[in-house]
Amino acid sequence: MALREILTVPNPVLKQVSTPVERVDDELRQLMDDMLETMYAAPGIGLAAIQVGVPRQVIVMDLARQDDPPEPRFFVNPEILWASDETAPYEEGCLSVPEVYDEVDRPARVRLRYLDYNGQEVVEEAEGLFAVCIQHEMDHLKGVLFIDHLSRLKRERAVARVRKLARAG
Ligand code: K1U
Ligand code: ZN
Repeated sequence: MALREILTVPNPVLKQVSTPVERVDDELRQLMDDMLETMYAAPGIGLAAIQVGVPRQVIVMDLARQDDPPEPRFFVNPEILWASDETAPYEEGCLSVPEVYDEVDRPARVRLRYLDYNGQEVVEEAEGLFAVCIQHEMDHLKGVLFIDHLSRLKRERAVARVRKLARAG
């Protein structure tokens, strides 16, 4: 496994649309293992492949509490099959927009289909933090960041803040 660099705004690669994976093979599993290690090291609870510069529809996630055993999860070619009309707010963060947190409203529950680490198809429902995180990560696959859901003023302030952080090293 290897740590990969997490891209931050305003890197234009983060705006790319990711393409579907053709085969879940050992090369893809290597990418998913690297992404998981990178996410744990950050630390974060989710990561999309585009955040490490790979424009493929791949997401890793671990929502286990700090003192509980790890529960790594892998989502390849995820699709939302259904989303609730009811929405819920959540104060989101993003490893590509470090140190910025703001509230985003999203559907409270979604049903999704994806391929897992072994290429098996899974259909399941998500709610709570799982619903928030999978929708946030699937936005990354479309080149959308959580700050794109905020006002233009808030978005510009967020990018300026990350630029300043990067200059400070
Ligand atoms: O950059 C990312 O997409 C990962 C992001 C996922 C996320 C967080 C909150 C709401 C929606 C999506 C993060 O992991 S930000 C860091 C974070 O939330 C966290 C870090 C350490 C411990 C607990 C949470
Ligand atoms: Zn993010």
